[in-house]
Amino acid sequence: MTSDYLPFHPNPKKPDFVVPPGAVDAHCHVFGPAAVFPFAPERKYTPVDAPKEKLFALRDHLGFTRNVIVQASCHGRDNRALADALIASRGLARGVAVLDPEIGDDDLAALDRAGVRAARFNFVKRLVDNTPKDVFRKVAERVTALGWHSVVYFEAADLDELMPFLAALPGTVVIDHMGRPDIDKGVEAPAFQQLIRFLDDNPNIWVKVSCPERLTVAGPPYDDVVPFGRALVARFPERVLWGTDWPHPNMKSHIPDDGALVDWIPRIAGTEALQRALLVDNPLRLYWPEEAGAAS
Ligand code: 0GY
Repeated sequence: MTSDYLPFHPNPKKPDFVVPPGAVDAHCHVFGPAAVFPFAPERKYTPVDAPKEKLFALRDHLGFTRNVIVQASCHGRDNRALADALIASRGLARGVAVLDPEIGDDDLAALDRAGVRAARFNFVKRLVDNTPKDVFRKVAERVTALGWHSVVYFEAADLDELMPFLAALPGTVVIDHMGRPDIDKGVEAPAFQQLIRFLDDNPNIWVKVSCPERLTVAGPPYDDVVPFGRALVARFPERVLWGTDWPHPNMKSHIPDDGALVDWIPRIAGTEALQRALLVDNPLRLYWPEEAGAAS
């Protein structure tokens, strides 16, 4: 099967930035292998195989301890590759699934046992067909009863329309990739300031300061995205997460070097306290709450 975008970096550099002990890569994916876990017929792109063994090797190479693996649209609502990776991680990975709204209680419980801790709601139109918000809301209510949270992916232009839905979701809500701000417009742009006010008003909403490689206009080393990440980390130090987004589906401009992405972290989180919150304490609180107290 041929991928329709660039493959992931074959040989990322060893980062210069040494992540704190116990660091979590809180947004990455596993794809296939397609021969074992076929991609969804309704997918909008075909990825390269990015199996769990490669993800775990990258984790070790970059100096991370754990992963949060996020179900991507190319696997649709079939979470088998995700569950397989979580089980193989022996507790070192937790997951974010995309659920069939009709999923049975037994299948939901099996995902929970595998290590899934959140449901993802994707509103990015180039990636998924529309799902009514009411359907997502019911899924959120169901999974909240299991102690899971919600992860939401949307583009900056859709925030205004989505705010009432997001504010009404139960429990913790995590916004992917900084809400995909328009980097060209700068941090003072009304849309990014609206996101900040929205986070001010809703203390249950978290944000991933991830994907400079996807958001950048200038390209590596992603100087233009630094002010956005730094603003969010400074203002919401207890509600930010970071992830590589390996294997970078749909990257068409360039192949990011995952080691260079790790070197970007101290540019947005400049102190050891912020780095520890971003990479260890926050993800543990959300994905390994049973260990969070012990680790801090
Ligand atoms: C990401 C971003 C993308 C893809 C997906 O579910 C997905 O397919 O999230 C993207 O293309 O922006 O988080 O990997």
